[in-house]
This record gives sequence, C-alpha cells and structure tokens, in this order.
Amino acid sequence: MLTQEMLDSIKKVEAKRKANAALEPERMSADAKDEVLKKYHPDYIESQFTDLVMGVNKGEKVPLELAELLEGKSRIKASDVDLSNPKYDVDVLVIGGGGSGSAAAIEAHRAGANVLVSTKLRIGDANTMMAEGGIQAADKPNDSPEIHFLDAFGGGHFAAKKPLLKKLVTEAPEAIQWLNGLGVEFDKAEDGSMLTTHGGGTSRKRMHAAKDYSGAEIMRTLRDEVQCEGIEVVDFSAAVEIILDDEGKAAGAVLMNMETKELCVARAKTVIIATGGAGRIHYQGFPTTNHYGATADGLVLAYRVGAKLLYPETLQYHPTGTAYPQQIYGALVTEKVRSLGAKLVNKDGEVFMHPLETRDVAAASIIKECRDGKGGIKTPFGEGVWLDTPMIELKNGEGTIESRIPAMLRMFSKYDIDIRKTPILVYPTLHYQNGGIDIDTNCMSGVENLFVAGEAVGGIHGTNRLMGNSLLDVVVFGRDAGKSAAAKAKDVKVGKLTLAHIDSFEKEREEAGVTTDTLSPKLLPHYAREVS
Ligand code: MEZ
Repeated sequence: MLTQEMLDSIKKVEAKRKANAALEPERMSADAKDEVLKKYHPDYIESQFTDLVMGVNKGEKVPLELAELLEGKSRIKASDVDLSNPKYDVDVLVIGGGGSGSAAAIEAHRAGANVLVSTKLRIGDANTMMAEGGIQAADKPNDSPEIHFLDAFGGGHFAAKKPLLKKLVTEAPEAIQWLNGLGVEFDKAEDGSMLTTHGGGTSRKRMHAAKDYSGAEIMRTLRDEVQCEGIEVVDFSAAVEIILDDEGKAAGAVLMNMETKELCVARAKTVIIATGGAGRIHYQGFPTTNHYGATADGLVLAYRVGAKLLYPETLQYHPTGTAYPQQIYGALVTEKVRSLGAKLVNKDGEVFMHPLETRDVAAASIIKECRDGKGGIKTPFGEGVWLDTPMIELKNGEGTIESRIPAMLRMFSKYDIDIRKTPILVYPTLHYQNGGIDIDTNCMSGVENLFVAGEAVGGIHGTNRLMGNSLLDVVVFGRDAGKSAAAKAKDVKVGKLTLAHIDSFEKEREEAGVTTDTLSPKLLPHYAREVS
C-alpha cells in the first residue's frame, strides 16, 4: 500500500505536471557530471573494490564479489574428467544460449561449421530476453555511423577500444536489416519505415524497438532460427572449465549437467564464450534487471585459462529500476519511458535533471537526489524518485502508453498501478557489466581459438554503455564471432586435450595466499538451491 508520504507527494507531482511537461531541463556540464559521478556512483566507492592478487589482471581493481569468483576454486579436478572420450566433437562450441550465442551459432552454422550450443539453463534464458527499450542503428538520413560513434565514445568516457566501437556502429544498419529479414517485428510507421526514438546520450533518434519488449522479440526470432536451422543445443549443461590443448589453445569445455552434476567433454576446434552478464551477483547488494543465470561465468572461465579482462571494475546501474511495489523491486523500467517524454521528479514534484543524461550520470543524480538533495520518497523498504509517466500521454496523446510501452502498463497494472494516471517510483538497479574479456576485432580473446561475444566482452562501450548498444553488440559481435570461429576452425588441428591449468591455477592461489573456498564459476545466484 502506498504510504501517506507517497500519496501526499503524488498530489504535488500532479499539481506541477503540466508545467513540468513543458520544461526543457538543462544538460549538465562535463564538470558537473564528473562531480556527481565521483560522489554518488557506486563504481566510485573504493571500499567495494579490491586488487586482484593473481592471474593476468594481477594488481588491477575489481569489485569484491568478482575478485572472489575470479580467484575462486575450480568446481572440478582434472582427474574427474576423461578427456580421451569426448561426448561431443564439433568445429565450434558456443557456450551460452542468449542473443549473442544464438547469433554466433547461426552464422557459424551458415559458414558450414558443425556447431554445438551448450547452455546452463535453456536457450533464450538470457539478458537479451529481458531487454526492453530497443537497439541502436544509424540508418536515417540525418544520422551516420560516425555520429553514432561520437555519441557512444563520449558516453563511454572515451575509453572504448576504437576498432571495436567502429565495428559496432558501422555494422549496425546491416544488423537491423538482418533481424528484420529473420522476422523481428520492429515498430514501423504506416509507410513501412522504422520508428525510432532517442535514448540517453544520443544526438539522433536511432533507437529501433519492438514496443517495450524488443529483447524478447529479438530472442524469440534468434531462437526460432537456431531451431529451424537444426543447430544442436544442449540445455541445462553448464561449462565449468575451458579445455586447452597441449599448445595452450582453446579446444573445448567440460560441461556439467545442472541436475545430475554429471560431467562430460565437448571437444571443439574453436570455442565461443557467450555467457552474458553478472547482475545476479548483486554487486554492493543492488537488485537487478538481469535474468536468473547472469553470474559472470564467462569471465571466470576465460580468466582461469589466461584471458585478460578489460574494465571489469565498471558496472552499469540502470537509473530506473522499480522502487515500488516490492514484488517487482529492481525490475527494469525501460529508458524508453523517458524517451517518450516522462521526466524524473522529486518528492516536491520538481524536475531535478534532464531525463536523458547518460546512464551513469542519471543513476548518480537519482542517488544524489535521494541522499543530499532530500528529494527522495521513502517507501517501507527503500526509497526512490518519481518517473512521471502520465506526461507521456500529455505530450503524445492518449493511447501512446498502450501502443508503445504495453509491457510497462501490464507490469504495473498487476499491482493496481495505472501508469497512464499515476507516476511510478524508481531507483537505480544493477543492469549491465560494462567490462569483460578483452578481444580483438575478430572477437578472439588473448587465448588462441577462444572467442567471445555479447555482454562477456569488455571494451566495446568503454566504461559506460548507452541504451540500445547492447542488443546491437549482441547481434554484431555474435554474428562476427560465429563467422570468425567457423573460419578459424577450418585450419585448426586440435592437439592433446588437457586440464593442467586447473592445478596451476590452484598452485597460484596458494602462492598468492588465497584461502577462500568459493567455487566458481558461480552458475546460479546465492539464493538458488546449492550447486555443488
Ligand atoms: O540497452 C539497454 O540496456 C536497454 C534498451 C534498456 C532499457 O532501458 O530498455
């Protein structure tokens, strides 16, 4: 039940709505952004980070929770596994059945490779499925990949690896056409042209969407295609170690049946890690928008065999997670709500920021408003600020919410909140891992024949990603990883398989004085039934 404080505050929001809708809030200066980030963004809380004491990134800063996993113990001993008797023997092994894994599998298969997809849950149980607001591509006459590059490079604090970002933006228009051709039902105008909107930090309207379930629509289509093309998928099989050959090249993975814990070997000429993000690690205790299996597994698998990570210390807190009601605490309130005209207002009904600042700045500004600004609204279990959704229909006319963001309307209506009439309470929620495994432009990590795609990659977006560039990277880098891995597989002769790295890693742990018993990869969140 809404508290009296919330009800009183809603009255103030209603009284100022018309005037607020007409307001053009100013953008923050670069200095003001830096200041708010340093003071309020969770990435700047030094006590929440530590330096790694072992592995290729030794001496570099990572979140405490990730350090525990990266320096964790293997779930298996080399002697548990019979490497001489692989259950699967393929050209390309794709680990992960989300958007990037599926896109990779499709392209590798089309390139003539024999492909296996292994996934610890089911194909489609992935962050791609959870994405709502859209996918960016500069395909309108007033836009260009160069402008898209500048938006994303600036939004990512000039830290993106330029060749990766260039690939992302230049291949974006073709990625949209590819998805359209596969059957993704994008929002279109009567004349068949794509409807596009702004996102935080975009200087052009280039967000293509399928209402506010863009990711689900894309995942539905990719999953159908994997199935239609007859690609083999093994569900409920988690990769627990990468297998190398005697030359130190990736040559498969040990898969663990999630139910029986039985281990088997998948031998492969090339391996693609497409394991997604890490929201279910709940860094700093934040709730998350992520799917159940988002536990940074790919980073652990790759790190243990010597692949370098880039920017693992930067996480994305989506500014608008649901802060009320409790049943959907932390669930995503898509940025598209702000793209369509809803503004962020405080407990007195005042607009306190431009609604489409980049995500890190927007999240930090909301945290500031709740802490120092004293503009936050308390709930029985937390706090938040208002996202004034009724403004959308003031600006765009009745029916807009139902036609453009029906999933939001439905999610809140289950709790008797009609977002056409009532503002919703929001607070930042853990959304995305900006960093990940370092790759080259062919999607290969520092370990030969080990490719990476999707959220497990670091460096495409720098240290902060813009809305809609994740669904895009899933498709662009997923497809490219599939093509590159299939092409590479043609020349690979797999040597003798080995899991010797498990013992060397354990030795390194001892030498570094790491004594924790944490098993990794984590596979499921801490509140799942124990995976032993
Ligand atoms: O790219 C995203 O993270 C995205 C589209 C999220 C959203 O707000 O809908």
